[in-house]
Amino acid sequence: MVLKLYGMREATCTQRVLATLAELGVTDFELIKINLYEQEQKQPSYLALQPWGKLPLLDDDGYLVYESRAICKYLALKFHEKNKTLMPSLDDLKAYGQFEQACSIELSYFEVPAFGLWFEQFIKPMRGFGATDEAIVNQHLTSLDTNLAVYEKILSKQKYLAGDEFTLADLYHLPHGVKAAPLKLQAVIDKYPHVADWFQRIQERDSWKQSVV
Ligand SMILES: N[C@@H](CCC(=O)N[C@@H](CS)C(=O)NCC(=O)O)C(=O)O
Repeated sequence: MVLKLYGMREATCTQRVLATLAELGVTDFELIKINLYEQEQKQPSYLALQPWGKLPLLDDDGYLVYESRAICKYLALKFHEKNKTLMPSLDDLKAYGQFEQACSIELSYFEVPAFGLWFEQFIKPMRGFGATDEAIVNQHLTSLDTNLAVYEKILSKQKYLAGDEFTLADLYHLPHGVKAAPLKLQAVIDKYPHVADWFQRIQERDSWKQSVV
């Protein structure tokens, strides 16, 4: 049965999964639109599938998995033959260790301040949740500056965050990194030449260009 992806093309976490499908060359899937603006993610029929009421959700012939990063890893393992470097297999334990380390770096040191910059400066005023709090924006910028200085050390020795191959750990940065870039993130990135080069290279991948609207 064809894979079903519940999500919305405009939604960042759905884009993370769409970019992964594109990296894997998987085109045989159905995108079932759940409209966030209509709060469809909170409808009982959707909550029965995804109890947190969030996008995206993957249905693989009745097997359900949610959390965008978990979906991406599931897909990378399911279609491992199509792209063996997107996520190293357990057969290469050291590459796998570096990969998990890089995934944890993204979630621990990038996601929160990058998403926070976008939320504080764009989502909050746009959705009527209140005015941008400049103190919070500055906290996120300080945190990104500290953390990207460490990225710079890592990326001065290797092409990507988990080694010399592009992996899901790099891809995970794209949705919120690209949203936050024009909202003061790019200025921080530009202080670190290896980070700036890496961020440019990962955005230029066809998989990403196909996945954003
Ligand atoms: N950690 C989750 C976050 C999911 C998430 O927050 N999705 C957003 C769309 S990008 C959503 O569904 N927001 C609607 C809501 O929270 O009601 C993931 O990576 O899948």
